[in-house]
Amino acid sequence: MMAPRGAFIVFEGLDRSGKTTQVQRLVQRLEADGRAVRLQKFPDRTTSIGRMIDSYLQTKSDLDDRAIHLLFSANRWECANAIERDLAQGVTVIADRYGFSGIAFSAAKGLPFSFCLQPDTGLPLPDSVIYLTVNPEVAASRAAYGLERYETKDIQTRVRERFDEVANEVQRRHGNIWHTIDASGSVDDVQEKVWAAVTSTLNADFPSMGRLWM
Ligand code: FDM
Repeated sequence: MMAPRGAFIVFEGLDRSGKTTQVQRLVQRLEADGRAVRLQKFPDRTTSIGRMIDSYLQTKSDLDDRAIHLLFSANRWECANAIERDLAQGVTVIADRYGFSGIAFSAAKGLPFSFCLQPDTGLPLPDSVIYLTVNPEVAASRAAYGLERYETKDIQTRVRERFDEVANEVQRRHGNIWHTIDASGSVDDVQEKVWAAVTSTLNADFPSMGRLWM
């Protein structure tokens, strides 16, 4: 009998939502549980496309809004085969950001929603998207924003609005795979909510892998 495929779980979130900490904790917890897990960060800054994105995010270079959008998508496509291969071999793949950030950030800059979706069409569809939000007051009380492009209050406010539209579109096209988790509590409290969402996905009978926006 073939081994069951791994689950594909994507994390999205606003700045200062504690996403990276939660993802790291989750990976450790799944490993301690005896699962094969791989963490995939997007953007993956280690590839040649990723290095162009890194330079853009650090404002060392400038690019047209559409050009950088397509590079972010190309960065996912160059990792897509490895994700599919791992899933087929029973590895759980956790992505720290994916195409939903791509849409939310580019649409926040004013690019049309339909343009933003298009280049990701056909990418591996996650079994579950865990979206960590914090309300603006809690965000303000956490550590200061960093120095990268997009790390300003104004941009984050617009990105938050766009994420709501992305969530609606996911629901419309792919059903109930989107879980919004309020990340305003302590790291432990949030981890318990994340764990509940993840285990409900892992324990479900997930279908053969779908394709994003198809
Ligand atoms: N980002 C990330 C995008 O604008 N588009 C994308 O497709 C993706 C995956 O890049 F500001 C933005 C979101 C964030 C930055 O930051 C990457 P982190 O800190 O490496 O997650």
